[in-house]
Amino acid sequence: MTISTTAYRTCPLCEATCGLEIEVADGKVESIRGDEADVFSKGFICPKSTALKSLHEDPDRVRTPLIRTESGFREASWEEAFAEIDRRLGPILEAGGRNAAAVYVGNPNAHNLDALIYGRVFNKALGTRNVFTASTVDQMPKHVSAGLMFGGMLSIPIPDIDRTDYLLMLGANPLASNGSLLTAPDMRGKLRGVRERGGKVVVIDPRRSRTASEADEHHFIVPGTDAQLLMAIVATILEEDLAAPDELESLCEGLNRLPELTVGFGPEDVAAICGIEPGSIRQIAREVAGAERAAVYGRIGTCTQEFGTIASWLVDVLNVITGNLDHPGGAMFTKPAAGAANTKGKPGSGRGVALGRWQSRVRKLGETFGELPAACMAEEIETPGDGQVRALFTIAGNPALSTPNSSRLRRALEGLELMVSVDIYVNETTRHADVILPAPSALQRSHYDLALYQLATRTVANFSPPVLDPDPAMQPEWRTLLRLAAIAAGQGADSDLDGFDDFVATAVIQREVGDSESPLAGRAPEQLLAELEPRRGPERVLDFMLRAGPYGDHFGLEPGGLTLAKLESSPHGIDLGPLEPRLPEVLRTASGKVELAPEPIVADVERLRDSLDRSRNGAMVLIGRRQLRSNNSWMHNVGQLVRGRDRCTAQIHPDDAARLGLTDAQRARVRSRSGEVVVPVEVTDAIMPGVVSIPHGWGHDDPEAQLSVAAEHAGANSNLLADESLIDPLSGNAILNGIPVELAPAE
Ligand SMILES: Nc1nc2c(c(=O)[nH]1)N[C@H]1C(S)=C(S)[C@@H](COP(=O)(O)OP(=O)(O)OC[C@H]3O[C@@H](n4cnc5c(=O)[nH]c(N)nc54)[C@H](O)[C@@H]3O)O[C@H]1N2
Ligand SMILES: Nc1nc2c(c(=O)[nH]1)N[C@H]1C(S)=C(S)[C@@H](COP(=O)(O)OP(=O)(O)OC[C@H]3O[C@@H](n4cnc5c(=O)[nH]c(N)nc54)[C@H](O)[C@@H]3O)O[C@H]1N2
Ligand code: SF4
Ligand SMILES: [Mo]
Repeated sequence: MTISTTAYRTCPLCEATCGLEIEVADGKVESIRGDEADVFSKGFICPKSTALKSLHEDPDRVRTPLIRTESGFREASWEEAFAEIDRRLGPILEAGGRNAAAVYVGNPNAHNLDALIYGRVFNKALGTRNVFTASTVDQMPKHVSAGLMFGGMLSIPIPDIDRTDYLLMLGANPLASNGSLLTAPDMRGKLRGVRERGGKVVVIDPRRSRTASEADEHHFIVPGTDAQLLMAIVATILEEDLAAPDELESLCEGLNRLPELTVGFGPEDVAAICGIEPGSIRQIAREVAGAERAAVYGRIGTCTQEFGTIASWLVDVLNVITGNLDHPGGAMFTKPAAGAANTKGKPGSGRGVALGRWQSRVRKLGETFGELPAACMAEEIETPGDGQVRALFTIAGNPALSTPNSSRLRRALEGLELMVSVDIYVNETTRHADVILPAPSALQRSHYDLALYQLATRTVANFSPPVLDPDPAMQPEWRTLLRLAAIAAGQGADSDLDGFDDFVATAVIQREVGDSESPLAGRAPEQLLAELEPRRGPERVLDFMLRAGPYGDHFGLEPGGLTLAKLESSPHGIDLGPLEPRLPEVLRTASGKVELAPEPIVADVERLRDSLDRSRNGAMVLIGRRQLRSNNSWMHNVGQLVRGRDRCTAQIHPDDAARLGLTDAQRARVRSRSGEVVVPVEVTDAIMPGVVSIPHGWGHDDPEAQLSVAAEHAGANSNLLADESLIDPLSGNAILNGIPVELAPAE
């Protein structure tokens, strides 16, 4: 007899957190649909969601630990794999100290409860300064600007898209990406909603993206010049006396410095640089200032560029001077149910953020929020001397495709004494590992979006238990991370993990009860720990965070408040309502004010001013793009997502094609300072003249990788072209957009 069940599960594949309804029969997924009753997504899904079944069933997915031998990987038991790591890591740390080990933490960790809680435990146990993550090839500039302005790296105002009348969006394509640093299922519906309310959506992008095509207005911009454009918009608003921060004025420090900072950035001064007419810049300025409720939103296009931090800062300067910060329909701060640093400690002020507390060894680039730029990884491995990286752990990351100058990085990986990867595939990165530790498929673990709910357009809490029974041969990912932490801490490969887990949970509880502002201040940790019985692992910590959080039951003090049990009995999630104003309570700056002119950013404005004297030399510049049926580098082994026309193409404008002697579908050689790739050309007037767009995450032609489907749709790795020497100095973020390249027909 077939037993059919229906499971409800939040999709972990992107930031939109859609609810899925999954039919399971005899331990197999029969179908995946949108959960119409999901309080947030209301049935919306994208084509990637159904890939969860294919990912689970993918024969190439790693199912046992692997140890590298001279003739390739061999399957190993968990005990053997951990013993091997323990045996080899100890001497490296002994000889080179803690910094001789490094860790690279990839994007899927942000969507993985196990990793969000236990990844930190591992990093701490490793005790190295060489912590690298995908954040420095993505959103670090926004963390830096938010940290300096509001006092917390995740205190990022997001457009209150359900209520806004005017949305100015730069460098984002949510119709392909489904939103980023903006958790909101069904962005198409939401953008349509703005327009149906009589509002307006304006998109700034060097490409007429899907989102741009659906907007009321689209302006091409020369890649990497958003900071100059935003300066001119601010300058216009100030000059035309349109600024109306109203009551925000008393909450801000540094408002009076904006006129001096914007000197020389008038629309006429930046027009040629940005490729946008002065009249259009003035019009945008007047409209964003004049709209009843407006929001400015910038995403990856504004971050992965030369002036990423300045651009990210200016986005929120605009939100302030137009009076829209913290207002419904403007740019607001979420107050999530669990895990937010800005709901801890004293409301309204704090210690602010300290940046550059240490430097990378070789290039002397500053630390941001405990990590160093991913663009430094290769040199830290290659360069001999004290503190040279000899052991690398990659946790759900594929830097061999996702970080700049990946050919150099791959060579460097070969020179390591030990490389360990926690990953589900043998791919371009993990194939260099000495030990690969697999992880369960998403359907076999529980889920709660601890990170992404911090940036959601409504306050939502939704917990999903595992959809499928665990595979007895697999370790839960949190136990793997905890085991690695124990090994890194010198406790050996077979120490007591349950005891360690109790220690982790107790430490979380102690931190909370030691916070005098916490509703649990002074409570006895042992008693709270006992109340979490019989939960263990991430679910125990999550239950605690929910109960201690702003909507929690505070262990009896708030009867009816949130608990994990309550979420377990609400399979479609709990909607805690629309965003509410949070100023000044959300702030953790030392001044207790919004810092509109933070010193490090002010100091960088000169560099931006110098850029105004640069003339364009006519060279083509490279940008990336995202595709709906893709997810960075790691879902190209799913047949249904890669079928059809070759998607890894170089898009160029017809005028450039004619000038360069290239025709549609012809193969072009694209060359930069760091490398070259050969890709088919796609001639389209959807891209700005002078710009070429190649999506990242492709290039599955490594013969040692074990990705049978992806290898047949290999494409080219655009990060062979990205230059690891180019970074935004304030954030250490790599410059992935605006890279000078040359194109020619490939013989
Ligand atoms: N040129 C260019 N480069 C870019 C970008 C760009 O726009 N242009 N975008 C950047 C951005 S925004 C990002 S976030 C990075 C992403 O960079 P990375 O995080 O380095 O790369 P991903 O492609 O997300 O690879 C994720 C890895 O995690 C593994 N994985 C998937 N699920 C799990 C799991 O549940 N557990 C474990 N242990 N492993 C898992 C996959 O097999 C894969 O190896 O790329 C960046 N690189
Ligand atoms: N389907 C799908 N969804 C994804 C991902 C994926 O790979 N596939 N990746 C996920 C991840 S890790 C992230 S970080 C998010 C990113 O989410 P988004 O930020 O929405 O990313 P993109 O879709 O790449 O859109 C970036 C846009 O910026 C434009 N752009 C490039 N350079 C510039 C510039 O200098 N200035 C301006 N104004 N625009 C520029 C590009 O043309 C592109 O249209 O998406 C997430 N969602
Ligand atoms: S939009 Fe994102 S969260 Fe929603 S179904 Fe698609 S991949 Fe999953
Ligand atoms: Mo990302």
